[in-house]
Amino acid sequence: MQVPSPAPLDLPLAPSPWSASDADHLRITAVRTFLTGPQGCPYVIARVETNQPGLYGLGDGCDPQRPLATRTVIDSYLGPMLIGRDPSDAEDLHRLLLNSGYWRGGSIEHNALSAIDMALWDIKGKAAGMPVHQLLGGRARAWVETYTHVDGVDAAELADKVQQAQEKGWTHVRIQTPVPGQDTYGTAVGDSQTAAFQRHHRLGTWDSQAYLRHVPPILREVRQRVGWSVELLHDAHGRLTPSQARQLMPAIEEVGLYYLEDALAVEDADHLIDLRQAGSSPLAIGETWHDPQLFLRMMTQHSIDFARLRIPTLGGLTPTRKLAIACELFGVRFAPHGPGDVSPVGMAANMAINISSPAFGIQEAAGFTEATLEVFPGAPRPVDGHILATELPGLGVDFDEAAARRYLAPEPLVHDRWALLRGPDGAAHRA
Ligand code: GCO
Ligand code: MG
Repeated sequence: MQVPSPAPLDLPLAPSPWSASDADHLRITAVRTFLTGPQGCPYVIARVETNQPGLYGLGDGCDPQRPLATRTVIDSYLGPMLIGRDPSDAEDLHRLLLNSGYWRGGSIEHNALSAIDMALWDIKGKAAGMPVHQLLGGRARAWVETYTHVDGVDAAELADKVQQAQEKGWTHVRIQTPVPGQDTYGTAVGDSQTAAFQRHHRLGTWDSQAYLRHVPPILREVRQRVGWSVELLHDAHGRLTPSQARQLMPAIEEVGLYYLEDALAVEDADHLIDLRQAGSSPLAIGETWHDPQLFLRMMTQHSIDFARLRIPTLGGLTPTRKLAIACELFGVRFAPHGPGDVSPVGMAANMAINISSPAFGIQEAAGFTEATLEVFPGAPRPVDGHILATELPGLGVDFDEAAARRYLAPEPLVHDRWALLRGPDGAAHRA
């Protein structure tokens, strides 16, 4: 029996009831996605186009370890729902898209939503002729302080690199050092041949006890060598158990960190409050969290000092601006995620929040490659350790599609091999 082919899908537009219905009104005409790799990691960028010639918005939707899934959510589910709608209704559209899946939310869905949401704010700014920070309340500061990353095999190398960073204008530097024979987050893994072999065969090893013995004395010695004219940060990358994190606190007390990042994984965040009794290093956490409610729980427990907001993972500017306000009200500062796998578009969204909120603390700025700067004209980047507020309308960054095509994104599973860690007994470990 011949099965009749289904009628073409005629998606009801259901515009917001208050939208004008005339044909000349601003409407979304297309949502296009791009996968590109000028930084060596995958970037998923969305471009929301409108019926007004030349008016489009850009958004960053990259979960760098699940880029194809994120892109599919945009292309197959969220993008088609937007055609014909008024891009001005960012709040309404965020809610509509979030609720369009009964099993709503989650990291992949939020990254996809973020790509669209940032683009809607970009359009709103361009249509108004204003930078996005103006739409969020205006300037609370003229520029933002950033921190850079350095790694070194011992205190002498780290101290040298910290001093070099200071000479280039940085006042805040994150320091990471490897545990011999192990893959310590934030550092190159051993010699490059071993590293390549280990990554290929997914043999990354990790032993938190060895980290606890090896790393704190090096951090203490770096402080002795560099003195107190620079702020130091460190990222433990969520690899310790609650009791190991409690041991780390007194061991790094005299380093006087600006903050200790991810002493615990998000799954153990209820234990953060116990770390307060073990030491006074300010605590930062949150780059892996997609649910703003989890930050609220930590804020009401007074267990964090810095919220590591990752705008793509939170679902865009719409939820993040609310979280920035909550940070202000709860006396917590925020420090947006900004390693190389947050694209220049995501970094521009960080800047809009940073410039407009009194709760801003520090911006991570790992730095972009020349290729990334070529693909994203106007990418926000630090000069003398800080980034100036843009004066351009919208997010202030553009996307060169032809240049993007020259930089292929790495194959799926290549970029995230570093995350496949095993403990000394072979058990899979959190990266
Ligand atoms: C940081 C982070 C990152 C993540 C990376 C995962 O503090 O910058 O820990 O480097 O590990 O974004 O892909
Ligand atoms: Mg981190």
